[in-house]
Amino acid sequence: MAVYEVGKYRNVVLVGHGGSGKTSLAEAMLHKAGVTNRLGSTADKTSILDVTDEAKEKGGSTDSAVCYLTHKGHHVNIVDTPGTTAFCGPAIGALAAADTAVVVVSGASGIEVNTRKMFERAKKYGVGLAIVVTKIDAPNVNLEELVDNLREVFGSACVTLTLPTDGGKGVIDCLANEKGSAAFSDVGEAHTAVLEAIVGADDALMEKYLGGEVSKEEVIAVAPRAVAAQTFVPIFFVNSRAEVGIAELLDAIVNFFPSPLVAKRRSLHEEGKDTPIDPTAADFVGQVFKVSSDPKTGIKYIGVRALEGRLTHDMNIKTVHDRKGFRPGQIQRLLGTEHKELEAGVSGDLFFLAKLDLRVGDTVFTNKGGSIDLPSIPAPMFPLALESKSRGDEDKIAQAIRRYTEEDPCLRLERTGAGEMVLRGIDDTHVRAILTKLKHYFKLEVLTKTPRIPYRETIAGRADNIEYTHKKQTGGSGQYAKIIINVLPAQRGEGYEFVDKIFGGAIDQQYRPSVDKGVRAQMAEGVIAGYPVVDVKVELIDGKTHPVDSKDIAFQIAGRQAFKDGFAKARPILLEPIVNLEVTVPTDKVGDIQGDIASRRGRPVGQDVLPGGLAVIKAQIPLGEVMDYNSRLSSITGGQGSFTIEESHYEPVPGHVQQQVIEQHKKEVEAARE
Ligand SMILES: Nc1nc2c(ncn2[C@@H]2O[C@H](COP(=O)(O)OP(=O)(O)OP(=O)(O)O)[C@@H](O)[C@H]2O)c(=O)[nH]1
Ligand SMILES: [Mg+2]
Repeated sequence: MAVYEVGKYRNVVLVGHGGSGKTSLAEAMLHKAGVTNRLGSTADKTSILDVTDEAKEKGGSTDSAVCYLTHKGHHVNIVDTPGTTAFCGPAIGALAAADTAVVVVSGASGIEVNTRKMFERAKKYGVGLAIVVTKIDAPNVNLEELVDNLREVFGSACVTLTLPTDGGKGVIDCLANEKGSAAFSDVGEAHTAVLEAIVGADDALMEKYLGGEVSKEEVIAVAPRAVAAQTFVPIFFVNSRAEVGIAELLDAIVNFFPSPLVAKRRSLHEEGKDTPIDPTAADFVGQVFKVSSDPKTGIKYIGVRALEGRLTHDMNIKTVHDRKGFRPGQIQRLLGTEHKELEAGVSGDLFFLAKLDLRVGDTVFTNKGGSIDLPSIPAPMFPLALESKSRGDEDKIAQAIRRYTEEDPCLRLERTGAGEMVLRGIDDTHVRAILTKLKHYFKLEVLTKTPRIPYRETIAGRADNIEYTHKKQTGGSGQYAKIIINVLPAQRGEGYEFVDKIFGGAIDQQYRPSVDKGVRAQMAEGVIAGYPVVDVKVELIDGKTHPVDSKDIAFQIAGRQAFKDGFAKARPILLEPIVNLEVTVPTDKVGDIQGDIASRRGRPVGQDVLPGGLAVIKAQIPLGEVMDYNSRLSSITGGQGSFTIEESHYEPVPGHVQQQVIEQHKKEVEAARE
C-alpha cells in the first residue's frame, strides 16, 4: 500500500444534523473516487458505513465510521459521524481526527439544532471549516435564502465556492470561473468573495491583490491556510444521489483543504507545560478518536489519528496512565467491514489498532509524554437507574456497559451512594439505545427506573466547639480519643478543607490526620439525607490523647461523630443540580414552552430567533424538574421540538423540597433496618 508524505493527507470529518445527508455524501465520494463500484445508499440499507443492526433499524448512523479514498495523488480519510444529539459523543470524539470539519446542511431542511452545535464545536476546537449543502434536488428548496441564513448564523467567512447550475443538474466552480450562469446568485460576485476570503489569510498576497492582479496559483497556495484559519469557510452544493458537485468537492479537498502540515497544531500538555506537536518530527504521537467493537466478533477497534512520527507493530507505545507501555499489534485500515494491514501508522494518517485498553481522547506515544485536548464534551445529564431482570446479572451488565462507555465519551456508568447502578447519557434516546444493544448483543435485560436526584448536603451556618470523646476502655485493648472541632461553611465550589489549629501537643501529631479521615468518611455518606457533603471547613482546635488507648481508629470515629454533630447544628441545607436547558421549537410554541419552564422552577436566560421560523429558548432549571423532558416536549410541540441539557451548578433547594427529601431518606433507612 502506498505511503504518502504527510502533506498529501487530508482528514475530513463530516458533522451536522441527523438526516442531513452525511453518510450519503461519504458514499457519493467513495463511488466517485472509484472505491466502491456501486453507490451505497442509507435509504435502501446498502451503505458500507451504516453497517450495524442499530443503524439499519434506526435509518441513521449511530456511531462514527471511517473510510478513505485516493484522489489526484492524495490520500483522503473521511470520518462520517452520527447527527442525532444522542450520539454526539462519537461525533465530537471524531473531531480529534479532523484537519477540516465539513458541516453538512440539508438543502431541504436548512440550519437545524445540531448544525449549529457541531459548527460551534468544530470552530471552537480550531479545525478548518467547510459547509456542504446537500439535497439540492429536493422539491421546493430555497438555496439562495439558505446561503443568506448560513452567512447570518455562521458569519461572512462563509462564501460559495460552488453554485448550482441548470436547476441543480450541475455546479459551477466560482474560483475557476470569473463569470458564468448559476441557478441563483452571481458567479462574478461569488468569484470576488472567494478571492477576498482567501487572500485575507496572507498579508503579502492581500497587498498584491489590492494593488492589482494575483495569479490563480498564488491564491490556491494560500487557500488551505485560509480554511485552517477559519477565515475562508467554503460552501459547496451537492446532490449525493445523482453525484452532482462531488467531483468538484473532491478537487477542493485536495486543493483547498489544509494538509496536516497547515492544519490546527495540537499540543501535548504535561505538568503545566505545552509542547506543540510537529507533524514532521520523528517520535510517534497519536490520539484516539474512535473506539468501537465489531458487533459480530466482539473485537474492539481503536481509531488513532497519527500526529507525529511513525508507528510500527514492534514498537512500544505508552499513555499517561500506562508508562510501562504495550505493543500496538497489527496496524490496519478499516473500510466498512474490510480490513487491510498497514506496514506503519504514519504522521497525518488515520489507522486502527485492535484489542487495546484505550478510550476516546487518549494520547498514545513512544517517547514524548503528555495528553492532547479533546473538544469539550457535554456532561451526560440524563440518568436511568438500572436493575437486572434476573438475579446475579449485575456484574455482567456493568461489564457490558463499560465497553460502551469506552466507545462513547458522553456515556457514564456509576454506582451511587444509594447503591443504585445509574447509567447517564445525553438523553432518553441515548440511554435506551445502549439498553437495546445490551439486549441484542449480550442477551441481557434490565429494568429501569428514574434514579434519585444527585443532591448534595452543605451548611449555611457554623457550629463551634463541638466536642466528642470516643472511649472504649472495658476489657481487651482500649480505645480513646477526644477532639474539639469547629464546623464552618466554605464558598460554593470550594470543596472541603481541614485545618489543624492545635497549639502544642493536645493531640499527638500522628492522630490529627485520623480525624480528617473520619470527617471525610462521614462527608461521603452524608448527614441529613444520605447525600455527599460539600463546601465545608473543619478546624481541629483541641482534644486529648491517651498514652496507651489512643489509636488511629479511635480518632477516626471521633472525627465522624463530632462532624455529624457539628453539621447538624450548622443549619444544614440540601443543594440540587441546576442545568442549562436549551429548547428549539417553532416560534408559535414559544409561549407554551416558557409557561412550562416557569411552572417547573425554571428561570429564563435568553431567547434567539433562528432563520426558518424557529426559536431557541434558554433557561436554567433544576435537573429534578426535567427528568421527563423528552415526553413533555413532544407532547407540547407534537414532536417538533428538540432540547439539550448541560450541567451548570448547584443551588439550595426550597425548604419544602428539603423536608420531603429528608423524610424519604428516613423512611429508607428504617426500611433497610427492618
Ligand atoms: N434527494 C436527495 N436525498 C438525499 C441526498 N443526500 C441524502 N439524501 C437522503 O436523505 C436521507 C438521510 O441521508 P443520510 O445520508 O442517511 O443522512 P445522515 O446525515 O447520514 O443521517 P444521520 O446518520 O442520522 O446523522 C436518506 O434517505 C438519503 O437518501 C441528496 O443529495 N438528495
Ligand atoms: Mg449517517
